Amino acid sequence: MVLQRIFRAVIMGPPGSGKGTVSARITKTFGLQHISSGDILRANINAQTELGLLMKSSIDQGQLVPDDVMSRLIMKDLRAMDQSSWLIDGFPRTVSQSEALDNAYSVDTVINLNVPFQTIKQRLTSRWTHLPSGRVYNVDFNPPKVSGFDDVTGEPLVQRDDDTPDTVMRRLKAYQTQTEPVLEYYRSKGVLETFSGTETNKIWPHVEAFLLRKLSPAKQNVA
Ligand code: G5P
Ligand code: MG
Repeated sequence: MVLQRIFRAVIMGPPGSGKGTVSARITKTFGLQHISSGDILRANINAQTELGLLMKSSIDQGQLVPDDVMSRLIMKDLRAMDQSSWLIDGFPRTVSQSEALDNAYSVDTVINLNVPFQTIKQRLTSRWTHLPSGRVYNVDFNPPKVSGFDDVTGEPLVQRDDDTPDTVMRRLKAYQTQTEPVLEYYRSKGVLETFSGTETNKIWPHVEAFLLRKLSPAKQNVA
């Protein structure tokens, strides 16, 4: 779909709710640029930058990295795509991060994936990731064509260091205490759209239909 105006969206949801999976479908269908805060952090860790090395232990323990660090990283990327439509995945994750984003850009829509914690715990321990692209696979749900290797590049897949059962529990706790208030923040601004379910393939048609409505040329022309 060719967009008539710049569209800015955020995708939220607990760890493992399918933000990366749904983002890939949104970017493919609607041509938005995808920015994932977790992918940016993992790229820094992989490249052994000073920041990556500093942040690795927090991430591996399932804690959020400091707001100012994260906001600076994301804003730098957003400034580089000022004239593009985008979808941010994994940011904002605290009310302070939402305010930092609001000060710079107005967000059109926040897509919230509401998936039960019990469903998530099972998924994350069987996830395999292609670190350079952020593409995700799952042994049961969307296995790679060749076990252990990325479909597109043929490079090896890895399991994330923060996908151990204990760390997943800590990430879910951090989500409840620090990120759930962000949902309220966006609800009060009237831009929150929640999609509930336990299977991405059942949630996706609703997300797609919502965005089609939102981005139809008639709607896009409304100021
Ligand atoms: P991330 O990288 O943002 P999380 O914890 O928010 O990490 P995560 O784990 O990346 O989120 P996701 O993107 O929501 O999960 O889910 P996904 O990868 O698409 O799907 C999970 C798995 O389930 C995959 O294997 C997928 O194939 C499978 N799957 C999808 N749908 C289905 C289905 O229907 N059925 C089945 N069976 N499987 C399915 O952040 C990581 C860390 O970085 C730091 C924090 O430390 C954070 O913990 N961080 C920040 N810190 C501060 N502020 C921020 N803004 C930060 N952002 C990141
Ligand atoms: Mg993700």
